Amino acid sequence: MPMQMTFRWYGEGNDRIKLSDIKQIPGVEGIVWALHHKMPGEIWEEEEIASVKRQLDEYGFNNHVVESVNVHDDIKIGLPTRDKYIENYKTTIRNLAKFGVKVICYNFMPIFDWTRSDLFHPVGDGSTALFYQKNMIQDDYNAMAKYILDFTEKYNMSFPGWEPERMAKLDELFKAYEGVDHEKLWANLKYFLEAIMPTCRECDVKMAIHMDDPPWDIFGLPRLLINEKNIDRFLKMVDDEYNCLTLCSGSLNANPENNVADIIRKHCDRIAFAHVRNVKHFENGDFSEASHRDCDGDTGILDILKAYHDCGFSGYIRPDHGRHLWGETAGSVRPGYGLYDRALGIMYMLGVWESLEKFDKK
Ligand SMILES: [Mn+2]
Repeated sequence: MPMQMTFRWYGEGNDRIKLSDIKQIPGVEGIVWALHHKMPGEIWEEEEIASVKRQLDEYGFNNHVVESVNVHDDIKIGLPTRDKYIENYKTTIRNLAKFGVKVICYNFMPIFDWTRSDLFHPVGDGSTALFYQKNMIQDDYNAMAKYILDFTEKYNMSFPGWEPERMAKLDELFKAYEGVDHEKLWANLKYFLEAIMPTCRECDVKMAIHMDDPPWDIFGLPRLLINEKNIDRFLKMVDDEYNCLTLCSGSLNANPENNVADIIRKHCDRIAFAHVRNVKHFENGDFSEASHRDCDGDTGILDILKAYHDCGFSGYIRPDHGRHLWGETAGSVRPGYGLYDRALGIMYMLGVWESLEKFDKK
């Protein structure tokens, strides 16, 4: 089975992009979806899942990949209440499996999900992209959170992992994570995965952890999925075919020391879901997201696609963040999730892939 191209969509009423728009991008087979109104820890009910499936069916898209079913803080912190939330998670896995879901993308980052200092930074050609200014994300988590939350409020747009309900209690959350160091977080991740693996096997649903973005500790919070060594440790820690990766090239390559193609060649059989994103680095440690074209960034998109192809990758793949183009501005588009640059990214990836298929057959 060849790789399967997908496109992330935030759902009816929550995304200005229409399924009918996505349908016009060549090669898209599936929609990467989620129930974005759900808080971490809540059960996803069958009727809610069925309703999204019906919408996707209408356009002939599959619903095989969910991004994300977020993990409750109590599980990450390791509180006694975690068992209740783990039971809820298992119920959600079972409900999703009933409607054909094959892969669940999630992350295990404490408190903050992806983190950037500017969501609409000029790239230089008239477009904008997500930007990380290193010296702005140092000590003051409240200032950074305020920037993101002001944005969500101004444009009436909430982001997964940045739920205002959680962010309102930031100081409390930081207190709750006191004492959760790297080893404690590893142990809590292992506990969670070992608890749900039997359900995943029974339901044939793969858990695919997303890389931490950016791949280093921020605000004193530990981060685990940051480099090859830790990915090795993660896969060995719960050595199960249902314990997989969402290999996000842009997240990993925010640290230019990470060679994403090498990691693909080493662990291709455990990559259930591939995010392809290009990153451009600056000497002072800042980075900007870039177009998918190999030479527009430093991530090695051609090497990455060649590595997937050489390994016979048959999982799900999607363009990750794109730039904002042609009138896509703050308020009219979700940061990183416009229509145009992701469509261009798909055409670039399919162009490379189909050339490899035709001319590089082993
Ligand atoms: Mn990603």
